[in-house]
Amino acid sequence: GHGRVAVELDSSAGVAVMKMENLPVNSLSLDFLTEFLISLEKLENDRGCRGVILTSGAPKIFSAGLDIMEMYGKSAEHYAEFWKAVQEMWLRLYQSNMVTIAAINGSSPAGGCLMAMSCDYRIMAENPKYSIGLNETQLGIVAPFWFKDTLVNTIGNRATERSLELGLLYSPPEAHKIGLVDQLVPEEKIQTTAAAVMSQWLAIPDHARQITKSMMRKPTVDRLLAHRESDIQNFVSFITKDSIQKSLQMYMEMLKQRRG
Ligand code: CO8
Repeated sequence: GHGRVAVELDSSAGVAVMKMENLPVNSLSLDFLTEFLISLEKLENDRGCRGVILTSGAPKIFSAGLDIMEMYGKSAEHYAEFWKAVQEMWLRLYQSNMVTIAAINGSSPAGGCLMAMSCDYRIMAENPKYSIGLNETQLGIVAPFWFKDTLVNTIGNRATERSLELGLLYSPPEAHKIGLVDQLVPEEKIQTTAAAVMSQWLAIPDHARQITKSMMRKPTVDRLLAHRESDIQNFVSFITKDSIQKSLQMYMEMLKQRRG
């Protein structure tokens, strides 16, 4: 790997911490997703690892979501390959046999929120500067159906409807209130809380927990598996539209200007 994902396995506890370190903002580029998938698969195949805590090594950001540069000014082949990697990340994380806990120590828009929602449990630092949500419509793009399904499974249908149409980014208290995150903690307590919650989850026999997780999540996963190719084609034809390329370009410029 190129050191974009730092994995530390505590063999005695059977718990790994996966720290995303694709600086500055942990955007989900193709290279990062590839490395993330390799790291996750290694842990998945390691009998000594039963749980993963997913967190960020970037200051103030959990993940900025999909790397906008991967969706802008590239070839159709590139978009297809990129989208397949995004699908694969969700499929692997959402169905992981391990207990997965997101320790959300920073902002987590769009794809970052999807990653957090794909875990079994979410703990967020109660810093008022952080926000989380599926803000796609604010970029002029539409969250794919399986992003929507994952949000419905997390917060319910009505909250999803409002959340998605307005592209809402929630403060930690708002996110907690609607159930987008399970628990808020002071920033400095996030890793110890994640470890404590992990031991509660690991007290349940793996086999029973895994079958139950699969029973809950399989119908959602099967929907993407049944439409995986057409989902790629949809993404490619949507993202190559002039109007969408233009929205993304304007959004990138807005992000850069906001700094100055
Ligand atoms: N991709 C690429 N670069 C990014 C991204 C991103 N998602 N986010 C930020 N950057 C870049 C910025 O442009 C900036 O670059 P530079 O240093 O060259 O100016 C650098 O990272 C640092 O960013 P900021 O200065 O903005 O840092 P802040 O700490 O002020 O803010 C935030 C960090 C909150 C993460 C902020 O950058 C932000 O809001 N970013 C955009 C997040 C976003 O909206 N992501 C959505 C991506 S779309 C997605 O994930 C799902 C799409 C589904 C596809 C459906 C199509 C059919």
